[in-house]
Amino acid sequence: QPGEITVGGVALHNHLLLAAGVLGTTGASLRRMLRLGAGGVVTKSIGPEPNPGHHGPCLVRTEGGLLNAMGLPNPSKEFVGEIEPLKDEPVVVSVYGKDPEDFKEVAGWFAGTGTARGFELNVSCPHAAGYGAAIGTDPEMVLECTRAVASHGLPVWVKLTPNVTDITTIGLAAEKGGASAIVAVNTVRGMRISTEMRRPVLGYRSGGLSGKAIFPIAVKCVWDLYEACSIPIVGCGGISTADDVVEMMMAGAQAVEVGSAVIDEVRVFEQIARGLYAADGVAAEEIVGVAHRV
Ligand code: RRO
Repeated sequence: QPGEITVGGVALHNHLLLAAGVLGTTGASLRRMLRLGAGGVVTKSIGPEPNPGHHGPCLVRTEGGLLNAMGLPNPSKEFVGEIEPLKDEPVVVSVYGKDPEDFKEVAGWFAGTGTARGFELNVSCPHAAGYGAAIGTDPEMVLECTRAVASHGLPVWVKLTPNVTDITTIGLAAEKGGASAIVAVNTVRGMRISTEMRRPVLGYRSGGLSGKAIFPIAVKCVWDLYEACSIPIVGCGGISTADDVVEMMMAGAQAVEVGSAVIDEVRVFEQIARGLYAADGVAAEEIVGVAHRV
């Protein structure tokens, strides 16, 4: 296993991060994931006001993955105290808002107390009216939100939605706004209907699909972003094995985030690391983008 590595300005214990949203709601669960082998952790997205989230059901299993419409539940500013004990750990704070001022304000709570090593801008939730994808599909908004948070002087990662025709336009806007890395991707818009109940299974009706089913979508997004952009890319979407990580790196990712797979197997970071660092450590810099060169 490698020592400290740096990706997009953030020092990590290895190339495997806990993805935003999954087990990222308390300081204790984030610490547990680090103990279980995550090289870094991303928090549940934090916004300008406390939010109870959508009505249930909020999370259902479906073929090849999970469908969620949690609805950005979070305690807002109170979360600063939650991660205060993790000051020395590689914690990336995911933030959301409706405009650049919101993003800047929320990031400022954490920047001021030294509890964040960097920020991940959530401009990509597929089922949050006025937030999320409403911003992440507009290049100008992505640029302005990125610029606003970058003014705090900490690394800014921008997490993109795959629910666009051309993801590279959005990636380039993040880069222009001063992002240190791009995270690709958030969940894919999806929906299931119960034929028995004759109604959508999610309380919010539609939601975001994650897990194995979206892995090929994520690989293609990372591939396209690697060709278009100059900043590092963090791959996310359906990763559950060491081979998935290598494939993501061949597409162009310098590191990866793992979310849904953690729900099925809490020891997934150790399992992936065992495969990835089997010999004398993955030489990520030799793998990244290799498939582009053949
Ligand atoms: O909370 C959610 O419902 C949620 C968020 Br913020 C997100 O970014 N992506 C997602 O699938 N769900």
